[in-house]
Amino acid sequence: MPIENAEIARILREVADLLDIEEANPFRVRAYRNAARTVEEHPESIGAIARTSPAQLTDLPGIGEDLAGKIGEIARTGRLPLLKQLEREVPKGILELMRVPGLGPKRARQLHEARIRNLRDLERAARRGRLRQIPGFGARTETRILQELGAVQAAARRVLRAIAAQYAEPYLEHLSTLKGVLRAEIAGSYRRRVETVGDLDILVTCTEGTPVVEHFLGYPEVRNVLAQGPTRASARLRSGLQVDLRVLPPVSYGSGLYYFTGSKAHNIAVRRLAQARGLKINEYGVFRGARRVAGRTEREVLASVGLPWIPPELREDRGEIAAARAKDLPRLVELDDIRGDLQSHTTDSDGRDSLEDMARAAEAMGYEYLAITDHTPAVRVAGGLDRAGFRRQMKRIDRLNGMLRTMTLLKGAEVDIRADGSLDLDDDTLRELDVVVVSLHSRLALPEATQTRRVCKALAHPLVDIFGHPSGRLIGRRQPVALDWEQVFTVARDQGVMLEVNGQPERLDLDDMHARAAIGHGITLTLGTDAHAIPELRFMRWAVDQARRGWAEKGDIANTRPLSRLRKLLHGAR
Ligand code: DGT
Ligand code: CA
Ligand code: CA
Ligand code: ZN
Repeated sequence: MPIENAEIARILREVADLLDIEEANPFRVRAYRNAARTVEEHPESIGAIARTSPAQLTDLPGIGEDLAGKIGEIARTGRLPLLKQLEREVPKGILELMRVPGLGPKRARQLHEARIRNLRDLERAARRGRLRQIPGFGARTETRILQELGAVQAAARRVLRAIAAQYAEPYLEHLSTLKGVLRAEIAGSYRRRVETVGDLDILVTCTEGTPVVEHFLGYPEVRNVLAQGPTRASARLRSGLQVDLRVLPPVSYGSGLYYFTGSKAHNIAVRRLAQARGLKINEYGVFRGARRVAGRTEREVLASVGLPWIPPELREDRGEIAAARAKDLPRLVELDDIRGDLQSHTTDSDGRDSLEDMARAAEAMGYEYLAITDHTPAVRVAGGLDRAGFRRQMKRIDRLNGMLRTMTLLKGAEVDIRADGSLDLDDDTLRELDVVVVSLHSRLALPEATQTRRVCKALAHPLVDIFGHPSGRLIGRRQPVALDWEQVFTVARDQGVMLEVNGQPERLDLDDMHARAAIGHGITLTLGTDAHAIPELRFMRWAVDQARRGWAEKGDIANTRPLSRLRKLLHGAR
């Protein structure tokens, strides 16, 4: 059972953080960070490669002999002595403090020396106005830290969906291979495709006497057993993720799956409907008195209360029950509906694969089009292109389009919105592009009125097509910018600007509620992976998941359209 890529990446990232605190050589720190990213995104199992052909590891971008050796060690033993050693050297409190956005290793160390040793100390000190007495910490920093603390605490222990998937899918595979298992599925927030999960809830049905619990707990990733009974168990994995197991007989599988998929609010609302019909509904079935009237399938359970099957993504008690009763449920967009990707980067700015390689990879995925949207100069860390740079890239795109067989590259840019709402690229260049994405990358903390004015000015520019990662949030790390969304939606609709649902696992931006609100305003959405490397083109599935949670149908998403119809939505045709 090879170790998951996410697990190797987690260990490498911890090493990078600890080296950073120790003020190790910055190149060494960066090497570990980059390696973590490469490993996390690699489409094949790094653990398997490390065991079968370790020499191949050095072919991966940014992995030299030394890192390959470390990765091999993790793959073989599941741990890394270097990490253990660093953990002994660095106080735990510093790492905890660094979970607060804006607290880097230097400041965290400084706080630690001032006897602020954990998040609780930090909160207390900030509330009492003691932080501002530490050199370099002002009253404004104090206020900001308090705000960020709230977000960190709420997000703590929740795992990004894309990371959870790396643990969930192999675990399910492990269970499915046991003889006697009839079905194994993940329920809970994971099945509802929520952007983060608190824990995983696995359901299994099997022939009588199958040792499911033992097999579940025998999984090599299990660190400790939290609970164990004949038909249930809870385990904590080495990554810290908790996994709950329930074993149900086939007659109860549908009702169990339904119950443990939730959400709790949805369950409660449906239970009320059942009560009104004289029925009792729980994880074992639907009952009239002592008689079971449904339970084998979800469809059967929902039919017993007069409802059609409701997609799990909608089960949040946000109007889905009324929509189901009115036979007015949306037909949610699917990954197969997507014909192309509308945001990607190349080595011309901060991407890690060349224009040519990105194009071939997207063509191999069966896409009709891929928009190349490299950064503009203001995003300095990204090495953005200037007008001459874009012109050179456009020529290369023309040449490539002559060579590609089934796919078209769209000429694009992810244009930075400057502080005053003007765009970081001249109109002549914008006019020559097929797709103009605009987005915020700096001055994210502006007050709502100023930020709204800035964004609305940018969206009102006649050459803008898409507003990229509109809220600017990073899940668990950075709060969304303050915006008056009513105004933003109104301007976007009036100007024919589309809003993106960004597929980067940490962004998923717009989020579900805003995506749904945008559709309600008559706005067309775009799904973009914002891929910075070939494997990230696969992030489309996360964008689709988030759009589905936003009740999006195929027609609500621009890139379900064939190229000729997509072009009608872009500034060239407007
Ligand atoms: P999470 O794990 O925080 O991401 O969210 P969930 O939705 O996976 O929640 P979890 O793992 O606590 O429970 C899984 C499902 O089990 C939940 O979505 C609905 C169901 N459930 C749990 N507790 C209750 C309850 O007290 N009442 C009802 N009706 N359902 C419950
Ligand atoms: Ca759960
Ligand atoms: Ca649970
Ligand atoms: Zn961006």
